[in-house]
Parts: sequence; C-alpha cells; structure tokens
Amino acid sequence: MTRTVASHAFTDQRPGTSGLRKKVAHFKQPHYLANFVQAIFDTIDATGQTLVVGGDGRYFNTEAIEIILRIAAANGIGRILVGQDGLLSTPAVSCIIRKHRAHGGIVLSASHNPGGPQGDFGIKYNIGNGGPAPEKLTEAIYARSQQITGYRVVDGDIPSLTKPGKAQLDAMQIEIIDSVADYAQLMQQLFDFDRLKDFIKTCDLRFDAMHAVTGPYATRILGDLLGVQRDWILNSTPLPDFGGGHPDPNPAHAEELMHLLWQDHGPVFGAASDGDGDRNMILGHKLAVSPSDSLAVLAANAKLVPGYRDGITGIARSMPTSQASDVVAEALHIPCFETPTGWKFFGNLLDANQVTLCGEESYGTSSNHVREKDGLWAVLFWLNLLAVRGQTVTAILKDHWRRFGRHYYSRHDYEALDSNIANSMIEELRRDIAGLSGKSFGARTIRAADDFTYHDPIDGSVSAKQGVRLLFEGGARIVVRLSGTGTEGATLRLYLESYQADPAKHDLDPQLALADLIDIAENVIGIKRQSGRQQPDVVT
Ligand code: G16
Repeated sequence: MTRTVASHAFTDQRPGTSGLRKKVAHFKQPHYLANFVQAIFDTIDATGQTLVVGGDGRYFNTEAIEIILRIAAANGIGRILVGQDGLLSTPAVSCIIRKHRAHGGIVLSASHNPGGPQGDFGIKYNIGNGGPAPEKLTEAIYARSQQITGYRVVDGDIPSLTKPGKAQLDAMQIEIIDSVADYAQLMQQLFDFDRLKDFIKTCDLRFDAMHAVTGPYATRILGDLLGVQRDWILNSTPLPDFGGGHPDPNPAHAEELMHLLWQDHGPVFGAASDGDGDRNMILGHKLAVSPSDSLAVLAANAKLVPGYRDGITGIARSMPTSQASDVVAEALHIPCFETPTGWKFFGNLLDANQVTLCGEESYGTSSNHVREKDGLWAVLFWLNLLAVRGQTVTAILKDHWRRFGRHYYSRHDYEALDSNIANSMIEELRRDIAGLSGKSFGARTIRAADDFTYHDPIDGSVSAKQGVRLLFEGGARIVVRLSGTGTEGATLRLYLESYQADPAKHDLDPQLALADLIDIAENVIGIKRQSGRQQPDVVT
C-alpha cells in the first residue's frame, strides 16, 4: 500500500563535491534522508526503469537502503539491483549501471570520512553513464528538496539482503546481486590476469582494505583469482565503523600499512583503498607514490596493459592535481584537460572520448571503463606494470622522473576551521588576486593569479570560483580552496607544487623541496596567522 508522509523541507540539502554528506545523527532526523530521496525521484523521472543501490557498509547503510526501497517502490521504479548485504563499492555501482543499462544508481557513502554512530553518512545519485550527477542535476535535486512537503512510501516486507535472489515490493522487483561479480569480470577484461598470477607468486605485497567496502572485492580478485595470500589482504572485513579508523588511504591514515612498508626487509608493494573503494594509495618499499605522479606513470605506460594497448586519447586531471600528467600528455601528443575538483567534471570528457585516463591529487585515478574513480583498478594497473616491466615501484618512479622531471607536490589540510574565518580568508585572497601578478618572493615570481573558472568544452557549462591559483614562473603553483566534502566547520586545502628537471635533485623530501613555497603561502594567505593554527592537521 502506498501512503504519503507529510514532512517539511530542510535548508541544508545542497550536495557538495560528491553528494550530500552529513553526520549520521543529522541523517537520522525524521524525514531527512527520505526527503532527499523523494527529491531525487521527483527530479529524475525513472518510472518503470531499473536503478542500482548499494553502499560502503557504514553505520546506517541497511536502514537507508530500506528507506530507499520503500520510496522507490512508491515512485513507480520498475526494478532495483541491490548489492548483497547492501554492499557495493562506488566503482562497482558505476560498472553495474553501465553493464545493466540502468537509468542510474544511488550510492550510500561518505567515502573516506569516518563511520559509526558518531561518524558521517552520505548519499549521491549517479546517472545512466555510471558517473556522479552533473551540477545541473544536483542543483535541480536541491531545488526540489527545498519545495518538498512530503514523500511517498510503500509498506510491506523488505527482503533480507544477505543472499542473492529476487523479491517483490508492491510492483517493484528487487534483485539482490553478488556485489563483486560484474566488477571482477570487467577487471579481467582490462588486465592480464595470467601474467599477474605468475607475478604475484614472486611479489611480497600487502593490500589494506581498511575495514571498508573493498574487503570482499580484494578477497575475490586479489585473493581467489590472483592468488595473493589471505593474510596479505589486511582489514578485509567491512565494519560499520571501519574498526574505529579513518578509511582514507594516505600516509597519515594508513598507518599499519605504512609501518609494514617501512620495515627494512618489508614488502616491495603496498596499496590501500578507502571507505567506498574509489580511492587508492600506492606504496613502494619506503616510498609513497604521490597520486599526481601515479596518474602520470599510468598514462606514460598505458600501452603495456591489455585494456589500453591501443593507446589513450587524452588525460584529464583536477586543477589542484600536479602538472606531471601534462608533461606526459605533451610527449604522447595527446590533450590534457584541467577540470575543477570533483569526479563529476570528468564525465562529459569521458563520454565524448576526449580522454581515457583521469586522476586527482585526492588519491583518485580511473579510466573510461567506468565513470567513477576506481581504487582496485589502480592497484591492478600498477601490478600489471610491475609484472611487464620487471621493475619495482621505486625503479619505475625514478625512471619516470629522469625522463619527465619531478613535480614535487604536497597538500596541507586545515580541518574543522571556523567557517567564517575560512570564508573570509578566501574572500580576502580573491580581492587581492589582481595585485599579485608580477610580485616576487625570493627566487619565485608570480606570473599570474586567478580564481579558477572551468568552461566545459563539451556542454559549454561554466563553473566559477573553483580555487585560487598563484602561478609562478617555471611552473610552480600554490592553490587554495575550501573542501566540499567535510561535515564539520570548513576544511581549507593548500596545494603546493614545484617542478625540478635535474635528476640530481630528485631525492629531496617534498616538504623541503617546497619549503619556500610554504613560506610564500603563509606570507600571502596567512592561514596560520588568521586561523590561529600552528600547523596543518594532515599533510599528504
Ligand atoms: C570526492 C570527489 C573528488 C574530490 C574529493 C575531495 O572524493 O569525488 O573528486 O577530489 O572528494 O574533494 P574536496 O577537496 O572538495 O574535499 P570522495 O572519494 O570523497 O568521493
């Protein structure tokens, strides 16, 4: 039976960089999630269509799926594919939408943000190409959420999600699907699994699933299909609170893995993925690969991997990501696009076949095989490269720097700042931009300064105020922007980049190589001065 539940609009439902993310307690307020889901259905018109639903298994995942199923049935959705146990990694949702030609999908995740009752929750809608809804659509969903006065639900039994199978909720068919199968099949099409199996027998490696959604994917793909020892796949059981950890694959949060790789006779390859399986970190022995370098290395070596044997059409990177891939694109005579932060901005370029590989400094890399970033894909790509080149991560990276030069890179995050202070810092900087060009600080001179505006070359849409850039002579950059994924106060991100062509100077600690830029940033922006913070909370 369908009934309408009366509710009232919530003013804070504008999606950020990647969907709507809030504290769990916020999402659990009566009507909060239901309103947003109704706003999605009111906006997309998917009557009679197929949708995909799944999440990263964090606290509130199962309850949220039940709410979505009831509202979907009441809104005339024809069929819903749900991951077993409610689990689907973000790249798997993208893969399943594409493979089953679904109208779209709903991803339940707050990505790398901590989970549990005190943690974060999130929801986003992905469109029929498998990618995050573009801004036009997220804005329309938000606009609808502001007018909502109620939502429709169907009463009736919700099937258990623990086993694959089919069930009916009113007129809607619910199909509980194996969370891994479609995705694993796609990986087998892209990479040389026979070669990988042989290589893995010889490689001392560790993969850290951080108690998040990649656990079942890594166990099946790395373990069952490729023969990685079970105890080399760390933290492989997804937990609602990620074991109390912060499922963010970076040197600051993947401590256990870092410790193993930094042992004197430790593993030669390490990798980790985040809460919803779309991010990746790649480690060599005592070496962390910067995500920007990772994109550049994959692009430069793509032809060595079966799925990209015919070459790549172009590369896209988010604006704050280093220019390491621009140099590779130039050498390959292919274009390199610069987009705002947010995977949604890559969708048009991928659909138009303008680019094959995309990447971001925030530990995201992927290709045209899906429309999301893809953690395990990046791990398999690197392993495939190591197998073909017969070299370690360290050797491949050093070789890359010798050939293309090194883009020293670092990101400094100042988290949970007072929003007013953070906003006024950015506003002040915007006001000062005009006067910065031509200014010198020691050996560095600012060539140009602006607030990045993106003109989408495919649909002509314009996205302004995407981050303040100080561009120096010689290619160095300082970029500042406010994060669109935090749930507490404001997070200010400072991105620093400096190019070094001379191989004799490729072995510096990035913080030292960037020390003068760090000083210039403080001089011009005054983050420490204005926020009262003595140092960033996270340095990657
Ligand atoms: C999301 C987006 C990424 C973005 C990242 C950080 O990733 O999909 O495109 O780079 O957030 O964004 P911000 O700097 O605004 O916090 P994820 O893995 O959190 O979904």
